[in-house]
Amino acid sequence: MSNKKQNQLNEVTKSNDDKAMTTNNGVKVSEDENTLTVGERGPSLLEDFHFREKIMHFDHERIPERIVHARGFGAHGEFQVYKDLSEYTSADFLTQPNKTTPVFVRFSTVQGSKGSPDTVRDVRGFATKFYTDEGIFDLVGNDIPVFFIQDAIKFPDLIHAVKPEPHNEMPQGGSAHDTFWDFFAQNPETTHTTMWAMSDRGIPKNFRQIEGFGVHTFRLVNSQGQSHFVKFHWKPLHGLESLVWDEAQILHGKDVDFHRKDLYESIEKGDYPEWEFGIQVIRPEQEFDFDFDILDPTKIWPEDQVPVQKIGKMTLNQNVTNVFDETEQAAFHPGHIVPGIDFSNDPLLQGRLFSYTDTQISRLGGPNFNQIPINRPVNEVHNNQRDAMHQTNINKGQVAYHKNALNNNDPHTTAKEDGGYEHYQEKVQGHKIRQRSESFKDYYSQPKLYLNSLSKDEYDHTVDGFSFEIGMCNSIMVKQNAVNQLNKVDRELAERVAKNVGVEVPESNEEVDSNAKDSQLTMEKYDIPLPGHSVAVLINGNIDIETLKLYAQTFTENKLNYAFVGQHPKNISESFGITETFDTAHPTLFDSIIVLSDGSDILPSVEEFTELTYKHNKPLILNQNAAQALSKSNAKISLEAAGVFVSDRPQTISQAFNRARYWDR
Ligand code: HDD
Repeated sequence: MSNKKQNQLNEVTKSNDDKAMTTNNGVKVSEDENTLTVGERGPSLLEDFHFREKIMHFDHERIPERIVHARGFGAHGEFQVYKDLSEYTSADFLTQPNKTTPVFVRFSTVQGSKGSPDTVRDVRGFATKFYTDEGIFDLVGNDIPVFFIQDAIKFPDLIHAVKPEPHNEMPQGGSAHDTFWDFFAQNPETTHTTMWAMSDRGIPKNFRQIEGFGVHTFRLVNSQGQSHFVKFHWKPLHGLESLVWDEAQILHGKDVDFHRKDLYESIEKGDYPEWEFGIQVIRPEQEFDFDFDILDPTKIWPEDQVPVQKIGKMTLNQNVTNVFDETEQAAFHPGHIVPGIDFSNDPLLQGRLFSYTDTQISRLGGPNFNQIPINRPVNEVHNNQRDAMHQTNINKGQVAYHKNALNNNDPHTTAKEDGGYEHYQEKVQGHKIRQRSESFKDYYSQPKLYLNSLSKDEYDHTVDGFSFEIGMCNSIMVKQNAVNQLNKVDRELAERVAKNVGVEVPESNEEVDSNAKDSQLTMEKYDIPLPGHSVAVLINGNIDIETLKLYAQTFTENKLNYAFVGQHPKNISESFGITETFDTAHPTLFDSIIVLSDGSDILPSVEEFTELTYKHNKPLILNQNAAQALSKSNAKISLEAAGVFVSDRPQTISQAFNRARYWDR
């Protein structure tokens, strides 16, 4: 994190080291084990102020969880723009390549409550707070570039449909239930985003390897007042990876914190997650040049038509000191913007501009949530707002109004030329109406574009995603209606899902007649770098320490994370750091395995580990002994299959692990 925000946080960071315990009023505490009672076995006394204060504070430790995106994890970092973008914007943090802007990012799931598993099938929130010198810019986006609905008035309906059903509060953390799929079928604008969520994008491998999108169309406005339409993107420098659904489900139980742990540990180790910031730009005169409406948040701007320009880089390089104080109290808001950035008329964005401040008032207990350290801008704040719950400033002076003569009219306003925020002067005319624009009503072309652009494996996984989720519904009517919707996009998808969930294939083929593709929609466009890859080395029998050292050295050279997994930790040299047993390690927690055997029979745990790694299409390296023993065992694997390497050389990792999954196994 860069200095400015760090210094501000340091000022309020408290350590208990070498400190005497006190009450909140500063009185030193002499005893913290027993309440004040009359005699050893007598009743407690109300005058025990230390007890009362301690319990009272504890009773109020929880604040309401976020109504959506309750489950999340954050980290600090910094952002730097590559070059001066004053052609498009006057924003100081986007025009000064020498400047480092502190950021705070919170990743989240949408549906589940605060304690729900990380690896559910869901959209991921990707919210970034830029602490610029001109105030806070929040980019409150997701890992999927489109949204389920087009108008904010439908947000409560969407969320009521996807959240656990009210009569039994099930299911937790997922959309595989009747009300979500009923909403899907009755509200066709949901089709595109749902297509993404049912594909591999819905089950990301971790937070480091997701893309991020501002979703809406915003404006960039330069110092001459010229505006360009823009969409914001985050492109991960660690590639893009997903889980396998079976693996994700096992992980719900094996490690509910799978994603947050990965982020936390990567940062602790110094493997800092990084993204490039990108913009797609549409000139004002091009607004109507496309076969979609640029104000419709259920539409992408296909990158083959409007390429993403990479304009900067974000690095997350510091974990929080306290998760509640920073991450839980972070208050994001798409309405937090700075000079040089403005809104479009996207009706979803416009509605969000009301919702976020409103929710913080009940979640964070009043309108002064901006004074909480994580929410404070790094520049100074001066205005005539006063009082209210949890006021932590002491506002000096007699005057708290504008205009005034008593205080020289301070705090004074600032002209646009000197950095005052002025809204883009868009000319608007029309009748007051409640009506969806006709140009928003093509619900199916872009879902088809998405499906056409997937690889065969990605397409098959999407069929599986729909089949699981729709299959989990109880109502045959809901299942049928959902499949009928799919039939309006893609006949094969509808046929396969109908068969899998046991409903009728719709009579007529209503699919979108298009083979159009976009090259940037498949996840396979990214290479997967070796650093950060995690491998479990399974030790079957006695493997000498020198061999293990060679492997450890190769892993370290290539920045891999590794664990030696054996029958008992005593078998393994403690000097290799993480040492695990078959009871603590599990194949879903690693990206790959290496099996080292001394030629003895394969242990049942090694067999199990190997089979599951194989089933989840991950790379396996077997030494010669292990390969021989496994071929004689009952393990359900084929040594000839893709991604199974027989080798005694640690260097084989660079060949074996350059693909995350061998779908063609
Ligand atoms: Fe939202 C939280 C992203 C539409 C109302 N939203 C929230 C968060 C993210 C998003 C990432 C969590 C921020 C954090 O980590 O604290 N939301 C989106 C995106 C949307 C979207 C990308 C569409 C493009 N949201 C949306 C609408 C509404 C809301 C249409 C209401 C009209 N969202 C909220 C909220 C939340 C929220 C209820 C819950 C907690 C919070 O704001 O701070 O106000």
